[in-house]
Amino acid sequence: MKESKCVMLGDSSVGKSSVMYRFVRNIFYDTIPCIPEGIFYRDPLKINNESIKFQMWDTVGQERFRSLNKYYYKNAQFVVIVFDVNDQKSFDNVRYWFQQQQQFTLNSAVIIVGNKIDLLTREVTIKQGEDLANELECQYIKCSAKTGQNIIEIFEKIGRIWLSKPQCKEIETPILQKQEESSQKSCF
Ligand SMILES: Nc1nc2c(ncn2[C@@H]2O[C@H](COP(=O)(O)OP(=O)(O)OP(=O)(O)O)[C@@H](O)[C@H]2O)c(=O)[nH]1
Ligand SMILES: [Mg+2]
Repeated sequence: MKESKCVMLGDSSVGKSSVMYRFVRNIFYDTIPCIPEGIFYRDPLKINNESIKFQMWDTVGQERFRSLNKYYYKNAQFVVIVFDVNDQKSFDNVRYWFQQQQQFTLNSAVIIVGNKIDLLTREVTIKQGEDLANELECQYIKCSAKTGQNIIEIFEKIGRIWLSKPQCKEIETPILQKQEESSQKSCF
């Protein structure tokens, strides 16, 4: 089994924590109960006959926390860059987050995620999302943490990207030595 570090990046309030909670616990909060920063685990996903255990690292989008982010990026195999499809500015800032991960990770699998598609106030089209992903040579997927639409698909997709990379054969992660559930920090 491959245990792999997955970092959630993106502007504040785009739904990073919500996507993560939906993926890890299949739960959604209208109001996130506390500042959720830490490491979470989910039961492994089976992708292309490989079992991948996602070690989820949430980050906080606010600018005053950004100097901490280098620590989060370190050794990440997966980078999920989230924006809100109803917020043009969060989409414009995807480039910033992409550059950050390029600076601090090596050959990570990257996916761009347009969240909150359940809302009817769309500012960013699917084509704009796909065009940007093509330009940055990564993949795009839209989702809703609220309804759960496409949440598992994000991680299946990024898992397949990672497995297609030659370097994935070389790293059998234990980035954090098996602290497993005992090290989970959570709001629950
Ligand atoms: N309608 C809708 N609301 C969402 C969705 N995802 C998140 N939200 C809401 O958006 C708000 C912000 O979500 P968070 O998950 O806290 O956003 P974040 O990116 O973690 O924000 P920071 O931790 O501040 O960087 C919350 O009120 C969520 O309930 C979604 O898919 N649809
Ligand atoms: Mg958050």
